[in-house]
Amino acid sequence: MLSMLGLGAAGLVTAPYLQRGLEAFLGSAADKDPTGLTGLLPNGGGFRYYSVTSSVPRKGPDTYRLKIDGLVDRPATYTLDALRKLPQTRIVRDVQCVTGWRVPDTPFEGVRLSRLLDAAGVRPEARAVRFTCFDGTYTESLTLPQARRADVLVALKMQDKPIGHAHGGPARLYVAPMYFYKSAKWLSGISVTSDVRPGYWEELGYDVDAWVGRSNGRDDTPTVRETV
Ligand SMILES: Nc1nc2c(c(=O)[nH]1)N[C@H]1C(S)=C(S)[C@@H](COP(=O)(O)O)O[C@H]1N2
Ligand SMILES: [Mo]
Repeated sequence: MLSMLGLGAAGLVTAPYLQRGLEAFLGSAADKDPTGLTGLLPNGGGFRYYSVTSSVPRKGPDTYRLKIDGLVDRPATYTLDALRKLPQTRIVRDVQCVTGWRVPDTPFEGVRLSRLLDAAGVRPEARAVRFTCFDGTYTESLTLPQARRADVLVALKMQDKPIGHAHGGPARLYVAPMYFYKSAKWLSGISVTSDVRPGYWEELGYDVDAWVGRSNGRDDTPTVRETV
């Protein structure tokens, strides 16, 4: 079964998390699988579904909000509509998960994080950005220079379609040059802070500076074919 799915030992490490998430995603169908392997099923197109929580509320145009606060002069709350009206940037890169799977040439599209930070007016003493999610649990962070890179987006589209619930829609973070755990799904909060606070997986041992191929003891040579 495992070899059929093309998974090695790395896939097994995250199995409990995957399964808990997949149960919510698949509903009662997953309840009937006592093996714990349900969560290892690829979720279409080479992606695997990850959630550290068992269920995540659905949010759409009427209910989604993205709050920017912390060390800024102009805290703001964006609706989905407001985000859609801002200039959109499309980036095409390989998605690389730290557990080894990769999805080549995946387009993401959305608003540059730097644009939102500039609009909020980052204070001089700020050094980092902390991200929170409406799953209520997942967190991530970037240094301010990382957050201001042109290839870091608040993504509204993935594979040229609005991001669906399973992939963290309606808006997720997209940190193109880093392992995919930096790309927080169900993004709901951006807080500008005085220092980097390790995110959910980083508390559990993954590198905070998660450059693909230069962190986590891995050597994944990325193929870069990007349009920024
Ligand atoms: N909120 C939230 N974001 C998350 C995660 C998560 O569990 N919760 N998992 C991360 C990891 S480890 C990966 S590989 C990707 C998986 O994204 P996907 O479910 O769209 O494939 O989301 C990242 N962002
Ligand atoms: Mo991951």
